[in-house]
Amino acid sequence: MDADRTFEDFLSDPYAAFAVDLARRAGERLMALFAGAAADKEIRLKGPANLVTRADREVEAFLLQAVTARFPDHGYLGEEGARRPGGEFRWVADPLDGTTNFAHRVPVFTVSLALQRRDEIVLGVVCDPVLRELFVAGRGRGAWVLQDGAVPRRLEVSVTARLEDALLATGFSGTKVRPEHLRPLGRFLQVVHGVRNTGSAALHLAYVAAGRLDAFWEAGLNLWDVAAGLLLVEEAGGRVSDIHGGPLRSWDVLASNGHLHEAVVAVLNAP
Ligand code: 2AM
Ligand code: CA
Repeated sequence: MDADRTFEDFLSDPYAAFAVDLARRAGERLMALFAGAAADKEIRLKGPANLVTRADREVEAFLLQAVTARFPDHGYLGEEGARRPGGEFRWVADPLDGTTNFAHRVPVFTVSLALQRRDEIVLGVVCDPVLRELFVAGRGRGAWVLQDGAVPRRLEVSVTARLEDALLATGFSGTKVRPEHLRPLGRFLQVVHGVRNTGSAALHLAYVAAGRLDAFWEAGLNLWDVAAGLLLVEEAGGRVSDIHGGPLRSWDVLASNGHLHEAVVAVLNAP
């Protein structure tokens, strides 16, 4: 299939075109705020080990305003508390995934933007404004990565089939971390090439979709962290479940290339 042509078809959907443009503009705003001296002086604690910066709030306000202006009858749910009831459609956004990095001036963070139709995620965009990469998926349409000046490329999960050949990622959601979340880490580290934690769950999911990581798991996430990324992984041919291998009824998430799924579930749940 001609991936370039297919992407153009995908972008002819007004929701898709809007989401791609909005995530990119939100990413530009994050970069402008990151470059400003104020960024690290505006930290607040939402709770223990749970930060919020001026950037989280400003970019959330920007997203809500843009969605409301363009689609007045759509709902909105954002991490920083902005919400609008809607009918059939709802946008789910994390304006800054990787707040802790941002606050400490580590340049690794993303914007995550998804569109739900009733309860199904139909569109997902993860923008990495630092490396200027945009990961995009539409349900049943496929997934792509857009890089500056390059032709859009189809996302495909990796073919890695053995833990011995795998690069994994995980994350720790503040005070929600329990000993059973830490135990598997030690076991994986004996076997795999490495276990990364970039600080952005959305970025990890995008990287599983892109075949850069072979699997990612994290307990205690929220819908806005994973809505876009889970669709990316599914549309790139990967598999998603909860960390026990069952249907996703919580946001204790495991996403993999599919080939490694059972092996990862076994380690995560070993007594
Ligand atoms: P955030 O940067 O938007 O807060 C890191 O492991 C992942 O967990 C990130 O996606 C991060 O999202 C989220 N996270 C960080 N601290 C958290 C907390 N205290 N509760 C829930 N999620 C958290
Ligand atoms: Ca956030």
